Formats: sequence, C-alpha cells, structure tokens
Amino acid sequence: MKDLIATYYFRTKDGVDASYAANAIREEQTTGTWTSLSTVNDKTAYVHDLDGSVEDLVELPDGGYLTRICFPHEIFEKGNIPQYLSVIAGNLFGLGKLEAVRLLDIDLPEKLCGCGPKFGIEGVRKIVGTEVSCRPHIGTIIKLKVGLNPKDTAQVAYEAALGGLDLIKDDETLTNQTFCPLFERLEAVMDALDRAKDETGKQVLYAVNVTTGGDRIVELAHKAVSAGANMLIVDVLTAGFSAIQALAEDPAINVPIHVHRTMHGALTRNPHHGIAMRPIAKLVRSAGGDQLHTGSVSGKMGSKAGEVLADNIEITKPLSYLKPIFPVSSGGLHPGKVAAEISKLGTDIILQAGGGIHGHPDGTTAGTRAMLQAVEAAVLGIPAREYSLSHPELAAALAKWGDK
Ligand code: CAP
Ligand code: MG
Repeated sequence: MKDLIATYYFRTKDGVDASYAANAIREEQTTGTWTSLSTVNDKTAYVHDLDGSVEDLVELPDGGYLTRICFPHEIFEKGNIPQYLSVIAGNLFGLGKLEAVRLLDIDLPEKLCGCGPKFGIEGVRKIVGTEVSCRPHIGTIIKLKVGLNPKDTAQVAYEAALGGLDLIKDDETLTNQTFCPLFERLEAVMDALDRAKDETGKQVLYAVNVTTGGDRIVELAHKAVSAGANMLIVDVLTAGFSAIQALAEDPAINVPIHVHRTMHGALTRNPHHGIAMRPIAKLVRSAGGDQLHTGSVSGKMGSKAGEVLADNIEITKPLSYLKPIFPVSSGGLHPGKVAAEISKLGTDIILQAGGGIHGHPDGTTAGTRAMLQAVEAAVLGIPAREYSLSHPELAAALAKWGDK
C-alpha cells in the first residue's frame, strides 16, 4: 500500500447527500474547491492524478457515516508531518455540509513514515533492565505540577527513586520557568538520582520537559543531554509533531523521548467531531516518540477502555520499519487501580501516578513502594487487598483510596 487511507466518521447537515458529503471531504483535501475552475482544462488535466478517491461509504445506526478516503502518496511531501495534517485533518472540519466529522484512523504507508523511535519499548526496557521480566514500568510525575524550586523538586525525585520506580517526569506544564530554571532543576534532580542509586543500585530515568518553540527545541535538547539528561519529555500537540521528529532524527540526542498529549481532549473527546487518539498515536510513532500517553482505563480522564486498548495495540504491533512504542497509562491512578489497568491493558505499559504516589499517607517513598507492590500483586494474580496484608505501604494506599 503506497497511498494514505484516512477513515472518517461524519454526520451531514439535513438534506445533504452522504455520498456528496464524502466527496466534498475528498475534494477539499485534494484538488477541489466549491466551484468549477477555469484553471482546470485539457492542458492541466494531469492534476487529476491527485484527486484521491472515496473508497467506501457506510451508513451507521446512529445516523452517521463511515468513509475511507484514499489520498495519493504524491500529494504528501515526504517527512513533512505538518503538511500531512493539513491534508488529512485540514479544512474538512469546517465544511458547512457536515454537521460533524471525526478523523478516526490513518493507514500511513511506509514511504511516508519518519525514522520512528530510536529506542521503542525494547530499547527502554534494556535501559531499565526489564527486557526479561517484561513487567510494567512504574513512573511518577513530580507534584506539585508547578511551583517547587529546583532543590525541593530534587528532594521529591530522590524520595521517589528510593522507592524503586523506573521513571520520574516533569509535569506537562513545567518547562524553564523562573521559579524552577530547567538546568538548575536538571542538575539537582540528576544529583539526587545519583545519591539514590548509591543506596538502591538502580538508575532512574528522569524526563526533563524540553517543550518549547520549534526554533529552540533542538538546541535546548542538545544542552539538556550534554548536561546529563537521560530522558526528555515533549508535549506533542503544543510543540508539534515536527518537534518530536527533529529530536528523534538527531543522532546527538541519544536518550528516549517521552511524549505527553496535553490538549488532546480538544480533539479526541467529542465522539462525533475532531481527531481520535489513534491517528495521533500513529503519527507519534512515525515521528519517533519512544513512549506516549494513550490513556488509562480507570483513571481520571474519560478514556474508553476499548479505545485505549485498540490504540495501544496499534502502536505496539510489529512493523518492519517502525519500533513499537511504550503506551503510558496515567491520570488519576493509584495503587488500588493498578490491577484494573493491567487486566485490561496488559503488562507492556508504563503505569504513572502523580497524586497516587505523592499523596500516599506515608509520603512519596511509601507511595512508590505501594505502586510497585500493586504491580507485583497484579502480575502474580493476587488480589491487592490480600497482598496488602503483608505489604504495609500498599495497605495504607488502599485504606486511603480503595481498590476500585
Ligand atoms: C497525571 C498527570 C498527567 C495526566 C495526563 C496530570 O497526574 O500528570 O498529565 O496523566 O493525562 O497532570 O494530570 P496524576 P493522560 O497522576 O496526579 O493524575 O495521561 O490521559 O494524557
Ligand atoms: Mg500532568
């Protein structure tokens, strides 16, 4: 398959024929516009090679329609993800003939894919040392999400690392603010993680948030890696897919890229209009993110279990030209929710808890231990409540938050 197939759900305005509407999407995103053109004539008939085609159109019980549109690969500038999106997710969302339209999925041909992740699941597991156990990774988000100074941020990281987790990340809104300058924070946290390693023997990954303008992100990432960063986080929808791609393609940036999806709710939440997480996730894999937030099944965000699992399958399925990437389940998680996440999403995931670790009654280190104990119980198939009888940190977490 060399062309790009995009799947849309749409609802038409009263009286608008569905086939007409599907073609309106195709035309608007390829060679057409709202009227006939004098510039299209016998001499320029070659442009019709880029017309694309409506592959199929299915009416749904809810009165909406599904259509798959084939976009010729020539319409895309290889590697230019912003331009890809201008085609498959552009003006169509505003077409007056449509009451609503949602981009559900894309089949991205290999020749249009980027370099993909440098590390992927296997590479990150090798760094952490879980390539044999294949257990879920446990991560935390420094909380408060903003406000702590570098020294206090490092203290939170130190206490989390003592608990034995795999990954600590900046929150999506923490970058290089004056209250916590990035390089002061990075130095303090990496020193704290070194101290923790002296006690635990375990090197913890710290994803420093390099989200910034397109003209600065590569240089900032270079400086962060030179200053000792062992992982980066980028907010893909606010920084852009190209930011991920630029970092992933840069050989000097030899650390994994954790991809946050903040702002996705503006696109993914409405079941009838916008962009589903699936195409976003596939583009992140193509652009080169190593791990990506795809939603939790029991957390605070309104993700649907079936959709999250299906999206995770898509970004972890083997492709000869792109490594599988690590799905991140996060948002409102705590030790009492771990079993539900693992039973529905499996163990090839990263389970992340911010409040669910730092809100533990006995503090961050106990919260981290409680998360690890909850993972141990779930992997062993032991109910968390039973396992908590011999694991006090887990017992205290269940006493505070329950196990539902
Ligand atoms: C979680 C989090 C993450 C969400 C994002 C937050 O903190 O740091 O950004 O997980 O949602 O800021 O809410 P808590 P998603 O663990 O304290 O909820 O992963 O669905 O993109
Ligand atoms: Mg956050």
